[in-house]
Amino acid sequence: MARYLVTSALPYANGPLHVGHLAGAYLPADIFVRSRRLNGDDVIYICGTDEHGVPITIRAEAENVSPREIVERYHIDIKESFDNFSIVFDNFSGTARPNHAKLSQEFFLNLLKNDHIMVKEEDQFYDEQSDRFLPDRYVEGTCPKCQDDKARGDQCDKCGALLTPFELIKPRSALSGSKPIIKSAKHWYLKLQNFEKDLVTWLEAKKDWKDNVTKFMLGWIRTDGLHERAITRNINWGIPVPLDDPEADGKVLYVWFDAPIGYISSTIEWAERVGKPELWKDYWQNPETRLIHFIGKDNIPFHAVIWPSLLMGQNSNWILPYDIPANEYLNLEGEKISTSQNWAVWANEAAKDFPADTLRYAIAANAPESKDADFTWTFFQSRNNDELANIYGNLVNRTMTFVHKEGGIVPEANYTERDQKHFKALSDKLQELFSAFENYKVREACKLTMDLAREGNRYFDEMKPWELRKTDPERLKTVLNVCLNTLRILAFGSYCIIPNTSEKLWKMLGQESKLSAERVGSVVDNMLAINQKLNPSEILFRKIEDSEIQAQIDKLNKQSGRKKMEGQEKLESKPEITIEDFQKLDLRVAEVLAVDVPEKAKRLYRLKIKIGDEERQIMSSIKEYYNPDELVGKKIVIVYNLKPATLAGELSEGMLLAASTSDKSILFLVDPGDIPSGARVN
Ligand code: B3M
Ligand code: ZN
Repeated sequence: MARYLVTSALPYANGPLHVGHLAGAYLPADIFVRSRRLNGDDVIYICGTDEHGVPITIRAEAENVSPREIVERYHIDIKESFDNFSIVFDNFSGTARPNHAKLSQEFFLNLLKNDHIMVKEEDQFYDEQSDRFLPDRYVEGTCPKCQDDKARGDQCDKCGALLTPFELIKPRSALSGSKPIIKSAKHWYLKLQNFEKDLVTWLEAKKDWKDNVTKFMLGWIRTDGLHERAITRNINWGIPVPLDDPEADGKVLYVWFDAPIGYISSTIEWAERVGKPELWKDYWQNPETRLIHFIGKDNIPFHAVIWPSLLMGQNSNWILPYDIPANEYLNLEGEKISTSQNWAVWANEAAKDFPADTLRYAIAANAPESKDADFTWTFFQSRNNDELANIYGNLVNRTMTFVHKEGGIVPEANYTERDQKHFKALSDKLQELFSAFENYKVREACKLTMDLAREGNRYFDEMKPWELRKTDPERLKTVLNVCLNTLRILAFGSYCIIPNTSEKLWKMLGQESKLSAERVGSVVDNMLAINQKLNPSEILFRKIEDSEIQAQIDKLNKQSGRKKMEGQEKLESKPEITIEDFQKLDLRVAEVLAVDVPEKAKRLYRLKIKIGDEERQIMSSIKEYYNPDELVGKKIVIVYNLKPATLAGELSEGMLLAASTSDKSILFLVDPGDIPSGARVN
């Protein structure tokens, strides 16, 4: 018997969950936990909501309510989603609770004492319009690694890279959209470099981890090395920096500092709740415990580098992660799920329309384990109709109907070699199934679960009980006994993926107690008691109609404002303007005279231009698209009457016109041809 401490990433309490969330960090974990329990292991499954940081404050500001209100609302909403999907934690806490703040502050103070924290005064982005520093998600821009234009100040969600704000290409303030200025501020930094050697040794030893975790992290460490990283922020929501220092006033711990500590505080809360306040130590401070973090790929650097550093730096007996099964992303109908565009299947809404088990099975059958996967409603329908209803449901229904006609009890049996062969096949499948569970392969597990039912249908068809009824009533008894025991094994094998159905089936078989731990190998030997009375049967899966699927697709298109009519996509437009509005613009042809890169703003070009006889200077962020020698002598179009502005300390008198794709991967300056500079553009 092994001991497991399983966690799922703490979802930010800033919005509802969608199926993509469930497919990544939650459903695979719940399935894993159930499988370990059936195997007789000691398991606790811990989660809670992540209630601090910029994701929460941005949402609160957008709705003009307090962060606490947001957190309380979504904690309840998110918990409801887990209940709706039968994802069952031993404890579901929240990081805004007092015991968590205390523990996080202790972690900070220990790191400070052990010389893993330093103070630095460093440049930060600052939004002059809003008069605020711009930590993390308050600044957005283009990712230097993958060029996605929605990267944030701490991380790119697209490729998972950890970033610092100044790495962003074309940074913009998420508050005002304006270009941030630079202002210096004092912060506390975690000296990640102190852990580099130990982390590499530790990661290198994790031979059986997923490549997307070890290779990705070792690659990162080897290419860039580890450097100190700020762990405090200027926002007014979070855990106060626990120092008696005027500079610490108004500063809080970075959300990714306190969030993983939430795994521990949630476990402590659990131990108190079950009346054994010291019990959490058996998990967190016992080297025998296997600590397993289920996460989505965007959380890898935080769990595989930063979090272990926090633990190592305590100089105490905390265990380190045993495994970090990180999943990729689930797309929806061929496109990336997007909360802001409402391109999502929301968990609580889906649960109103379909049973939890159908959703669980369809999501698991297509889980994004080793690469991104695509959830489509037609795939969902066919998993339900072609597999759950036609294979699993059919086996249960035909067996139960038949047995009820024959008296509704488990008949006595005299197993033949053929029957033993059947049980052996089931037993082999079960072994395979549990090894798939152990290796986090839920897609394969779905197939193997269905194989158990396929095996049962094959036996039923081959034995033809409807004929035996007339020809060989003695043999019929044995055959029905085998069929009922097949259902019993099916209930056991399908419990992890479709627990509600499994429990219904278990009851139909007349079982009073809950399905409980058995060694997988012995399941096939623990036959149902002879003469056991069976309960009435019910249809386990109803067919899902085409019209229901169409309704879901229509709903998705409607909520996201997409028409989805081929060739008729309407471009998003800014509000309409009048000709008078347009005529306020004075557009002119200009000629580039010289180009250089200012000392203070390495990302920008300083262009010297000529408009007629007048010379001006324009600051521009076209550096990644043009070399200076391509620009000198070139004719361009500028907004001549734009109010001058200061960009990175340099005067910019006008703006040049360029066409670019929405992801900014391609950009061309508008080319006026060979018209003399100074000419108007209308
Ligand atoms: N809340 C990120 C997320 O929801 C973050 C996970 C924290 S796990 C300690 O994707
Ligand atoms: Zn990226």
